[in-house]
Amino acid sequence: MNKLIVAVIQDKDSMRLMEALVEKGYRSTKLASTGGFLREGNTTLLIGVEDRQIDEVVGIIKKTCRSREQLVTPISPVGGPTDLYVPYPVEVVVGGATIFVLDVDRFEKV
Ligand code: 2BA
Repeated sequence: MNKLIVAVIQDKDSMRLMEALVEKGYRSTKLASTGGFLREGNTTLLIGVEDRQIDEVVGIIKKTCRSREQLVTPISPVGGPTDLYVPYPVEVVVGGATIFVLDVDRFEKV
């Protein structure tokens, strides 16, 4: 086990992705996380793999996780003339998945 894949995905995709990973024999750990921009819940999966398995796992993530448009309503500016401020929703495209692949120095199960 010499790589750790850290994948930030949307909650809606997490069950399907974990099922797809188990089906192919991969182990994962699900963490409840919060996006810094939307301040909403998302899911972070930790997946320990070997080098040669990275492409397959990234492929499974790509197949399982969809990107979606989400409306964000900005809060009114602090100290501004709030009676003149008309907040309108802005659309952002969230995920697929944000994937980091890290080297693992040491892996042990005790
Ligand atoms: P959030 O930070 O809540 O961001 C949700 C979506 O909002 C982003 O989708 C992007 O479309 C938009 N967004 C984020 N920051 C923005 C900004 N400064 N200006 C304009 N739009 C912005 P994704 O890029 O697909 O990211 C989905 C989630 O993945 C993020 O949720 C965050 O939890 C994680 N993530 C993305 N990039 C990351 C990074 N470089 N490091 C750590 N986590 C990251």
